Amino acid sequence: MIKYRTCHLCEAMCGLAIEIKDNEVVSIKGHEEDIYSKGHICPKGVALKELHTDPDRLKQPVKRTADGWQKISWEEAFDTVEREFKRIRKKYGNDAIATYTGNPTVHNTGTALTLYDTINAINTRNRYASHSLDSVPVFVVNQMMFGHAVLAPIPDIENINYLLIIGANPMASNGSFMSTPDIRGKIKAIQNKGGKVVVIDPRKTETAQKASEHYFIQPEKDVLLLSSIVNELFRRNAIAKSRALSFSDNLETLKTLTKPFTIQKVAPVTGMSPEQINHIVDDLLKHSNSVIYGRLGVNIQSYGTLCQWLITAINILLGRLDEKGGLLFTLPAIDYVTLMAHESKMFRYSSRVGDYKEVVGEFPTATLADEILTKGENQVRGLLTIAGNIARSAPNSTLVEEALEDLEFMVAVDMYINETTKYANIILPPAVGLETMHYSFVLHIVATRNTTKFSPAPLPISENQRYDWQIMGELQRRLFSGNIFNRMKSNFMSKLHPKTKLDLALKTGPYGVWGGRRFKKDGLSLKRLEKHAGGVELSPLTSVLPKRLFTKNKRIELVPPLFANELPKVEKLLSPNGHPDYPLKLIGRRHLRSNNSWMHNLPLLEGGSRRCTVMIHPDDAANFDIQDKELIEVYSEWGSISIEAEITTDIIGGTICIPHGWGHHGKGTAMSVAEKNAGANINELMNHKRLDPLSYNMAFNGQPVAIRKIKAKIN
Ligand SMILES: Nc1nc2c(c(=O)[nH]1)N[C@H]1C(S)=C(S)[C@@H](COP(=O)(O)OP(=O)(O)OC[C@H]3O[C@@H](n4cnc5c(=O)[nH]c(N)nc54)[C@H](O)[C@@H]3O)O[C@H]1N2
Ligand SMILES: Nc1nc2c(c(=O)[nH]1)N[C@H]1C(S)=C(S)[C@@H](COP(=O)(O)OP(=O)(O)OC[C@H]3O[C@@H](n4cnc5c(=O)[nH]c(N)nc54)[C@H](O)[C@@H]3O)O[C@H]1N2
Ligand code: SF4
Ligand SMILES: [Mo]
Repeated sequence: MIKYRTCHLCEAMCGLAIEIKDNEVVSIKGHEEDIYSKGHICPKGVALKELHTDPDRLKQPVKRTADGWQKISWEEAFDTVEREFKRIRKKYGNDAIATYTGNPTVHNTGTALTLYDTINAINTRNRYASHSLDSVPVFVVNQMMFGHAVLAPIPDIENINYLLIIGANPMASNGSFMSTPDIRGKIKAIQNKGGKVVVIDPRKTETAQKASEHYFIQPEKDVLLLSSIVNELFRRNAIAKSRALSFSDNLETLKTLTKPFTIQKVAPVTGMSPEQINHIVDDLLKHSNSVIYGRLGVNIQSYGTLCQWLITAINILLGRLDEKGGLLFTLPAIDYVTLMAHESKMFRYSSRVGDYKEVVGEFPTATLADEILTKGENQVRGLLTIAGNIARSAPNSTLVEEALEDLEFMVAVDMYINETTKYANIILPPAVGLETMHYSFVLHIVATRNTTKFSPAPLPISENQRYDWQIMGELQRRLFSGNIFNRMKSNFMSKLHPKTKLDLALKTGPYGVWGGRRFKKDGLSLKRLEKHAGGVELSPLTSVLPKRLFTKNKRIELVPPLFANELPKVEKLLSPNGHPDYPLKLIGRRHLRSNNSWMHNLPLLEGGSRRCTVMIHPDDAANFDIQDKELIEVYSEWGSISIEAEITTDIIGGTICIPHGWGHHGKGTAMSVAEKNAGANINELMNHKRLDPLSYNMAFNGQPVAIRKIKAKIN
């Protein structure tokens, strides 16, 4: 029997056709009739079969004891969690419990539907999430310019004829804030119609290999390049008289602010020539539908917010915001943006140790270890992690692990005993993957078309397993802290089946039976959606501004004062000072066959280009006397790792590149496949205090490091 389910692993939302016999998966293929992915699939989607059968995956709660992990009943697990968290709360106060929610919380429907209610019930200011390791610059820019953190403009990829990708590698990541399956096909389509895809990246990536042009850039110098492009557009008097500009403020301020950044001045620092930058500006202006798009390369760095702001500003200056063939905003069937409008707030209060401001209710994950280890009032003593692996994903892993060990009590909602969850006292493992139903209601916000699709769970669970929403609901009820009215409301919400929530949201959404003022007979409901395994096409993305802006005056703030104050400071980058002891810059990379830190236990994904090596330019290798394939030491002020050298001209000189999510050394973990090919953990090298000053996002890219031969052991 074939069952259909959307793959939840990355943002692309591919439809899978899963052949099932006697509740065993026979094969997983791309679903040809899926209206969004049209049969596209990547190796990770196929590997869901192995996630299902992985013998290391937990299906029942376990507790850590002096004699190792012991299986316990759900009742005992929840009783212990309730008792211990209440004890901590009573002794130290609500903020002594911290929560960390990882990347898969966005991708799993049951978790995403219950997450905020559960965290709100716990009622602590110490909330952390993977957002501050990847996305908060985008949130800050959207909030300041459009009035809402997740009202995000998305490249209209099917109608673009010049796509300038700066610091993203969609061929490996499958697109981020540009959810779209088959990026290779889409790049080809742009090129086939005479358009261009151009990549600016310190590495000649998989995307760069397919691109029409690739330019190397030194890490963390994009802000100079982008400022010079803005300046050049003004200098050439080439600002498009666009619709978006008619409801944008402070154009002249932008001109004044970027004036010092001429192409001639910035070029030598970026690593690009003035001719190359001018050529890019020519092309941006020459093509009717040119768009500039940037992701992690320009987010997880010291100037993340400024970069993301300038990218948006350039798109506005080109007249491409909110226009077909430019960047458009989605209007999904579940309008999560509008539903979450009251949560879209930032900078209201500060963290205890680092004095960092909250962004959408969260402090930077980079500071969590300090909040655990620094003594004093409101010190974090208990931790709940939900689908997160901070011992590998957060900076300064040695400090993070020290902090996890120092906790009085920790609970992990996770199905693996990995580098983080091994510190938990209790692990609560949810049913995952093909055992769960799916509706990508968060990712539709960042999709390149308005579509909708619901997938029932292809496989059943055993009597002793629990779904994520059941676990979250139980935590919500048992850990609630607040007044009686809110408790009743919270308890009621915690008992709603996720399908009921989805149905309600669909019915009252923009395309729902009750959407708008009148009953629409042909409107959406979950029941109707269940009849269309391949999804329902709603509408192409269209112009929605200024109506959809969340700013009070329904205008775009082109130059938020916060950014205007910060931009002049980057002039210091024009006279760069390398670190004398750590002369190289470190950047990361992603592999198609890897998903952050957690899919290394699946044998189907081994091999291919997925190798944990350090890429080094031949000139740097010669300088440091390093040979190809040699095991070398990479070190920083914060730590040191041993890793195999890969000498290649695909990386710019002065910069080295290591993938993240590795370092499965197996001490106390239970991931038998991952342990055999452990790799090295890049985050041991990261300075956890190197943050983007505007959003407090972690600045992973550009970390100063050095390399050396591993000294032979002398006995
Ligand atoms: N296969 C796979 N897919 C994934 C993931 C995964 O781990 N594996 N992770 C998912 C997640 S959580 C996310 S957030 C997305 C991320 O999606 P992307 O942002 O597309 O992914 P990255 O590969 O991190 O791309 C960042 C690029 O920036 C470059 N870069 C580094 N530093 C700089 C710099 O200073 N300037 C410039 N211009 N470029 C720089 C890097 O070389 C890299 O090519 O991918 C998602 N998809
Ligand atoms: N140096 C460096 N560090 C980085 C990055 C980088 O580019 N460079 N990228 C950053 C980015 S973009 C991100 S998003 C973060 C990711 O940071 P995290 O979200 O903290 O880490 P992941 O590796 O995604 O780990 C996911 C965890 O969730 C568990 N899990 C998987 N599926 C499920 C599920 O269905 N339910 C539950 N309950 N648990 C599940 C896994 O077992 C694993 O423990 O890492 C960041 N760290
Ligand atoms: S591209 Fe993403 S959504 Fe599609 S199969 Fe691969 S992991 Fe799943
Ligand atoms: Mo991410």
